[in-house]
Amino acid sequence: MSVTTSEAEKHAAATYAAGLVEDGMRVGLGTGSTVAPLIPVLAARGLNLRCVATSVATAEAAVAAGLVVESFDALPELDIAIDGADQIAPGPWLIKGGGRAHTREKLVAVAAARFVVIASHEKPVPRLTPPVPLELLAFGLESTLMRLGQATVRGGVLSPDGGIIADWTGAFDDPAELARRLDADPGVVGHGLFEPGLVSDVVVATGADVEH
Ligand code: ABF
Repeated sequence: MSVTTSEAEKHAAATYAAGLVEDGMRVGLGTGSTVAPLIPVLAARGLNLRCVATSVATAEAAVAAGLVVESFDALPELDIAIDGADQIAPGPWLIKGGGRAHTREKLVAVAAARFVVIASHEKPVPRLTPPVPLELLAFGLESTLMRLGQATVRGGVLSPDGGIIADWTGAFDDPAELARRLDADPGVVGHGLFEPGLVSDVVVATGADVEH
C-alpha cells in the first residue's frame, strides 16, 4: 500500500505531538485525519493517561487502541489537547470545523493548559478565507440567518450536539472582527475561528521536516 506525502506528513506531525505528552497527563484528543495517526502512536507509548475525545469516532479509535477515554465532565481540566485544523494563518489564527465538531473542539482547547495544532504542509495559508464553519441554534434559525446575512446552512448534517451546521461565506479581512461579531450573536452557538490566544503550539510537517 502506498503512503501519500500528506499521510506521511500527518503521521510525522502527530508523532511529534505524541512526544509532548507525559505520563499521568489528562489529554484532549481532537478529530480528523491528522489526529487519526496520533491515537495509535500515543497508545504505543504505554503512558498512564486519561483522555477526553471530541467525537465518537475519536473515542472509538482511542478505546480500540487501548487508551482510557473518560467523559469531559469527569476531566474538566486538561494538561494538553492536540487537534488538526483546516487553515492556519499568521497569528496563529485557525479555521476549524470542516468536520462539524468545532464547538466541542474549542471547548476542549480552552480547557487545556496547552493546545497543540498538528498539520500537513497544505494547511498553512497567508490569510484565512471563507467558509468559516458555524454551529447555530435551531430555535430562531431563520432570524439568525437573516441577521448574519452571509451564512449558508449545510444540508442534512448536525453537530455532535444537535446544532445546525452552517458556513459563514462572506469575505473578511479581519478575523478578530468577524469572531467578535459571531460571538455577539445569540443564535450562534459556536464558530470555527480560533484566535491566537487559544493556540500554544503549531506543528507542521513538510515532507520529512517537522516545524514547530
Ligand atoms: C478537525 O480537524 C476539524 O476542526 C478540522 O475540520 C479538521 C481537520 O481535519 P483533517 O485533519 O482531517 O484535515 O479537528
